[in-house]
Parts: sequence; C-alpha cells; structure tokens
Amino acid sequence: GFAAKPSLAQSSTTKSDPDKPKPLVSHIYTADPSAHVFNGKIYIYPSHDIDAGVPEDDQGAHFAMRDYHILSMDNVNGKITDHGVALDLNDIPWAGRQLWAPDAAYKNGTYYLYFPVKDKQDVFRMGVATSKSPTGPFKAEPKPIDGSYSIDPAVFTDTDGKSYMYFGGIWGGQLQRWATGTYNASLKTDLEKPDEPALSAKIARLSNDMLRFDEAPKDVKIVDKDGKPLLGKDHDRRFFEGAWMHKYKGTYYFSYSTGDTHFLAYATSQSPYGPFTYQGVIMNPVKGWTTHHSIIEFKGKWYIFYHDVELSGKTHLRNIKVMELTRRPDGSFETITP
Ligand code: FUB
Repeated sequence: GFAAKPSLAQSSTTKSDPDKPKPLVSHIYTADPSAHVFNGKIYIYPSHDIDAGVPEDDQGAHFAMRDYHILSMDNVNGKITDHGVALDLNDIPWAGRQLWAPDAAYKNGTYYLYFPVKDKQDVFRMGVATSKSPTGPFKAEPKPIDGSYSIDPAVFTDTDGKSYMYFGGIWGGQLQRWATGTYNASLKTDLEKPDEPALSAKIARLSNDMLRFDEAPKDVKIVDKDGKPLLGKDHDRRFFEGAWMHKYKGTYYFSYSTGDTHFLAYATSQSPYGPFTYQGVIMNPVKGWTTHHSIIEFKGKWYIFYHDVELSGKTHLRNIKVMELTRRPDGSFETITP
C-alpha cells in the first residue's frame, strides 16, 4: 500500500486545482526541507520520514528516521533528482536514534551537513558531516559538536563571512531540559511558567573550520512591538522549533514554527543575535501536526519550502512542497494559506 497511495493523492490534487503546490517527490516521504542555492542550483536537505513501527508519543518517538537523502533541481518546479543516501545513522559513531531536521552550509571548497540525533543516552546533540559535493556522501565527525544540544540546526553565513548556527526545539526537541544550563529531564514541554518569558532558540557562532561552536550558545530573544518578551503562554507567537535565518536589505529575518499552534512566524532585527521583533505569520497551519520551512531567494524571487501530509494523512510521513512568497516593498511577507 505504501507505493500506491502517493500517486492516487497526487492525481486527484492535479484534477481539482492545478495551481496548488504538489509534493516535490512521492517515491519517499520527506520533511523539514532546508533549501540552499549552491552554484546556481537548488539543493534540498530534508528529513527522510519512514514508518519505523515505533508507537506515537508526545515526545515524537514515532519520528524514527534513519538516513538522509539530498534532492536537487535546476529550477523551481523543474525536474527533481534524488541523490540517494547521503548519510546513514549506522555511519555516525555516537548516534542512538532519530535523525531529525538537518541543514547544510558551504565554505572553502567543503560542504557541511548539520544534523540532530539522539546519542546513546537518548539526549539530542548536533553532529556535523563533510563532503566535497553538495549531494554527499557525507562523512560524520567522530563526536557531536561540543556544547551542542536539542534539535533543528539552521546555519546562516552572513555577508561578512561569519557563520552562525540557530537551533533548538521544545517538547520532544528537549530544549527545556537545558534551561538551567545542565541537562535535566524533568521538564516535559517548556518552562511550564506561562507568565515568564518563553524559552528562546539558541545561536552560536561557528569556528572558521565550521566544525565547532566558537562561543557558548546565546538566547535568540523575541519581543513584541513594545519591546516586551513573548511569554510562555503566548503559544500563537512564541518559538517552538524549526528556526531559519535569512537576510534581506541589511535586516535579519528569524523565522520558526510555533509548534502546538502550527504557525510559521517571523521576527526581525538589525543584528544576527537579535533581539528580534515579532512581525507576523508567514504561513498558516498545514495538514499534519508539524510545520517546518526554509526560505531562499532564487533568480530574483523568494520561495518557501515546507511540508504537509498530503500523501499519507499521517503526521510522521510527510512530503515537501515549495511556494513563492510575496514580499511587500517594506520587506514584510504576505501571509500564505497553504
Ligand atoms: O522531523 C522531526 C521533527 O519534526 C523536526 O526536527 C521538527 O522541526 C519537526 O518538523
């Protein structure tokens, strides 16, 4: 039944609404697409969803992914190529389970694949793997990045050449377990203090060789238009997971998922470190529990890569899609309803 469902779902979509975005691939399930333009081509670094038969729980155990496939395309909506397995869980010496949302970067002739995976103690850490090709195969470093934790790395290289990793995810992503600086598994969801500032994503500058944190991770603070921090109870706006960073006309755009309320939201700053001022929603909820995106500029247009569950109807078997974004003259985004 695995193979038959996707094509059925796809053809019915095509008939009813030809303009609706279609899954970019249907031979495998994909999610969390981190898109990049390298050498004039689009490369997508997604999660590779599988049904591993692990029962669903509120910490996301059913997201039990075991490898990564990298996809590429010459044009948006053009032919898409699956370059096969780029990195396998078995080839990461320290990894336990659950290869979650990755990202990639390029510097000085090397491509870097950043990935979160639980170590053998079931604690999420960030790993890095290198290749001379954007499509891999990638070779993992023998140990996780020192001082790393939680999930969803997004690596951004600024116009001055400095690179930063934004990361973190609450609930199953374990960010709340690090709230005191050391690992403490007692907090399940977030800080559990609704009237205090919400947990923040983290940022750390990367070393020149891209393999280490060059500083202790700092908070990515999000404030409202009056400069007040978003609170723990503000589920419609506060950070949950799935960070992304892009720069447009000198302004830094930090975008992310609000998780349990399923929005892709954004906030802006004049510094890569923030604080970021909340601006609004880029994309309303998709079908499925998770929502996760990336934003790129390609040939003068802006695109959002995201996922939903059109092919499977199951929250852990997702499919990636792409849509054009409308940027207003002041840099803000029109809200998309997928
Ligand atoms: O794909 C597993 C997790 O689900 C990701 O790391 C989160 O962002 C969410 O999409």
